[in-house]
Amino acid sequence: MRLSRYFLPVLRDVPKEAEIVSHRLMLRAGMLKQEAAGLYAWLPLGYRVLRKIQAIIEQEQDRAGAHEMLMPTIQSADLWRESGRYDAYGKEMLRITDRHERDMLYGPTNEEMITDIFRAHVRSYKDLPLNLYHIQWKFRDEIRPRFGTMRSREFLMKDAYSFDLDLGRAREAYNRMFVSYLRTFYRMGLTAIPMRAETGPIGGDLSHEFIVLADTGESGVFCHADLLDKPIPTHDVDYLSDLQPIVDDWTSLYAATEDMIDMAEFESTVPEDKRIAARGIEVGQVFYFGTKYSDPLGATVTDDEGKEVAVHMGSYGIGLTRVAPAIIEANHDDDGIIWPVSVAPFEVALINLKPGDKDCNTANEGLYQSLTNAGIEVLYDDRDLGAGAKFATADLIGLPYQLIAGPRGLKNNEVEIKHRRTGERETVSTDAAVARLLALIEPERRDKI
Ligand code: 5CA
Repeated sequence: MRLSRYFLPVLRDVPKEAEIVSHRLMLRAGMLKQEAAGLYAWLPLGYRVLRKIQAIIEQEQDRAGAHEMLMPTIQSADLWRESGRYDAYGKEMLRITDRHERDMLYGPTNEEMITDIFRAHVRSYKDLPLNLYHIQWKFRDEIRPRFGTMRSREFLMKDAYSFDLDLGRAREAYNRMFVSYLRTFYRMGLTAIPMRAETGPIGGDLSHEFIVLADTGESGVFCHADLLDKPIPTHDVDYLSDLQPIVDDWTSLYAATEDMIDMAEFESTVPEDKRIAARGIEVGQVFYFGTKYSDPLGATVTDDEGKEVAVHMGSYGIGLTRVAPAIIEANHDDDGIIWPVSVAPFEVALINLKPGDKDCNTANEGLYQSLTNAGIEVLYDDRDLGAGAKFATADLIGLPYQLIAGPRGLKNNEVEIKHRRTGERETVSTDAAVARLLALIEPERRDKI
């Protein structure tokens, strides 16, 4: 992509309304624009990040055996009356009346609708297990939308729903999602720790929130320090085998949110020098709630004895539009964002130091072509601007590597690579630059872990 033709409205000034660093940086880097309280437009640079987050989630959900589909944003109130949640959900639900005076709502979550789809089509235990998911906009009329897309009113969520014959098998489905979440967040460059959590309006008695530690997080959390660098299950994890040992291994180290904390247990099971009491951002949550929806909605199957039984369900959410700022909270410095390669809007910023110079232009055009041919995503700063402004933009938008090419170096057939995270600089020959960048980038894509 040529920056001269791109839409990247960076802001020079720090927006006053933004209280936390991720919100400030998303506005300054031209990723977002607020349209109303808790409603945001994702501009091209931001949308590229969102799409990368989405692709990782889809790959890992599919690997774990979930099937992607798409349900509408608007739902019928009658379905929610059947489960009893229409009144219970309260003011967070955006209620809408259509031209025929029918009560509708903008979905805050989809347990009812997916249960309705299940009951229309599934009859037998032989069709189980089943896990269906979609990535769709949700609306919750939060009292206090804040921190940009961290807590917004309209937000993009991946929500998966599992259906099983009994509690034991439903636990297996829960474990599959639990393990796939560890891999999903790791691939995004996040350390997200599963913590015992309350179930709130979704219901049930088993739940974990996946939490990224950050001072600006809205949840108070307590956990064992060893969870922070625990190795993640790798690609050879077989989702059809028994995953209970992996889940037990993770949950044997204490971790709970402030709503669930048992101080006596925390202090007796975690040595003093390993106790973390901190704040965190909830990027995902998994629930097992048994027959809470299948009972009232009549979602049953016949078991192997011909008996009609209500299916056991769980649901599994990730807030995509919250993940993006969570990654920034964990990856930035005074100059701007520092994207992990796997979610970076582009992998390399190619900085042409003198677009007026013919030889410099030719060399930069050549590098742009070679990088693109090597499968590297490049944002080529070909604008007619001073070097200082270009460096500032590149640092602000946080692409992991900068390839800097100017007349002085090119005279000796040399260019410079700057590592955005460490500030390290290396001089390489023009011919070796692409291979060097590829060697740096490929392992950081984390697509083969
Ligand atoms: N149906 C279940 C799981 S699919 C559910 O709705 N779970 S949830 O309420 O925990 O939401 C799932 C995820 O959506 C949260 O972990 C969080 O990452 C994200 N989320 C929830 N509310 C907001 C919000 N107001 N703004 C941004 N993200 C949100």
